[in-house]
Amino acid sequence: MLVEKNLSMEIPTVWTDQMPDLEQRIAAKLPAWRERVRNLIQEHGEDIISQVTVSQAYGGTRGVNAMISEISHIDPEKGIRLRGFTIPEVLENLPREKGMDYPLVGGLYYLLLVGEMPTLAEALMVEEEWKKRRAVPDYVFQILRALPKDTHPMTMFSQAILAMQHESSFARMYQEGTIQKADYWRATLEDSLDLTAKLPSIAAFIYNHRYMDGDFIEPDLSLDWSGNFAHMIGKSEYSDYLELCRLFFILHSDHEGANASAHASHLVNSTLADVYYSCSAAMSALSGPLHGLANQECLKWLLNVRESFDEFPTAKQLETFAWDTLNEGKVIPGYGHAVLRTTDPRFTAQLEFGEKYCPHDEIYQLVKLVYEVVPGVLSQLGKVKNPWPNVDAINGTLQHHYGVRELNFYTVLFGVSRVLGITADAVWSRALGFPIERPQSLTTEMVEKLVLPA
Ligand code: CMX
Repeated sequence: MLVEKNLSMEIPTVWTDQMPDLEQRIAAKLPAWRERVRNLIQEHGEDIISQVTVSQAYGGTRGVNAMISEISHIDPEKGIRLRGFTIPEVLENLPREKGMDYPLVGGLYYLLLVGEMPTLAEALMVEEEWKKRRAVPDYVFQILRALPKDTHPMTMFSQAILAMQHESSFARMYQEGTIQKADYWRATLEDSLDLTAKLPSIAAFIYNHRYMDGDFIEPDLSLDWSGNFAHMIGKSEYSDYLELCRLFFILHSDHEGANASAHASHLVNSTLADVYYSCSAAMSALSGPLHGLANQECLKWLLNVRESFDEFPTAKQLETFAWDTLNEGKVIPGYGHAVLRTTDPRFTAQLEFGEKYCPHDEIYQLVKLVYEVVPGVLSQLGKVKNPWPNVDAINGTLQHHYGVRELNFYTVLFGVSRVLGITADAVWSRALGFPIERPQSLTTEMVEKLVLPA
């Protein structure tokens, strides 16, 4: 069995001298982890952990336990757990520097990659790595400038990531034959640090070029990774916006390995295409209206509610508006979830942010009123499994408050954050030697033969 074979790979000593700390921390975890997985496969390889019904095969394989990601999982009652930690635990325990309200995203990346809550020094170690690797090759900006200016920002973002494939250490070493299978994860880590280091600059360039008639703003090396994004889109005068960036990039970093963008990356990376290819594929998946675009739909709906009334609406008026939306055959964006069965803690964390930093913002107040009214309306429909808000019910509102009002840019912000989770997954997938993904497809005729009486 392929996975088993790869798990028995020894860690060669050839890399030891040049290992950065982060790499050592992951390497230290691998022997026991590989052993754990090897034992599972050896002793329980034939045990059944899921079954697939006809409806599931036709229905997007929902609810089928069919792949492994070590980075996060969704607990229906507690929400996402990043490396086992709930969102409140992540926000409470991740380190921050003096004067910061929200944690360093470098610490979050350490947590996703290593699987342990970092110290401040460890969080800063990642931030330093990012600073060293932050320079974006100029050809990336030239490619973005060459595109029609009204190109969708997600197309620009995905293109920029793909263009940088030229820089991949993994691809180069693989082509040269200078890397052993047991080291694939190290080159994947190298690529992941290189790629993630550049994302704030790329996203900021797209924002400035696409909407501001500006271009590149040099990063401020005294700022952290998230703070620099705020600086490079010209928002650093709002210290609160820096805090929002930290919160936003933490909250959106991963949401289990099988959602469309994470799974797209996992699949492409399983072919040994490097993380530039796999993250570009993931960003293409994220650009779909059923996935990453929901946040802009939600803000649109909220703005539409507000514009429909001369005065701030009452609960009764809002209830009528919500029913009108449903009666037009539309969904209430930002509400419901395929797995969650409670208020998304990522929503709650942002609600707390709003309460602290912008309690008087009208749209924020509308978010709170919608939270009071809409779950009751959706419950009356009788078919909605989760009438509670998800992360998208508020994230656009907070961006809107700080003047980031270009709605089709919001998915890029989501993408910057999501690449953290999917690259961490790629590192671990290569470390555990996961083989190329290859489920099996059936024709309708084959399904009929399987289930209809002969
Ligand atoms: N408004 C109206 N109807 C809703 C609804 C909502 N917010 N949420 C679910 N429903 C409906 C579904 O459309 C479905 O109706 P049909 O049986 O007529 O098709 C029924 O309730 C049952 O759906 P479900 O099992 O509760 O939810 P699903 O797993 O099928 O879908 C989701 C989940 C998120 C796509 C859905 O709740 C939805 O469309 N929400 C609004 C859009 C949104 O907020 N998307 C962001 C998701 C964020 C994320 O995934 O992280």
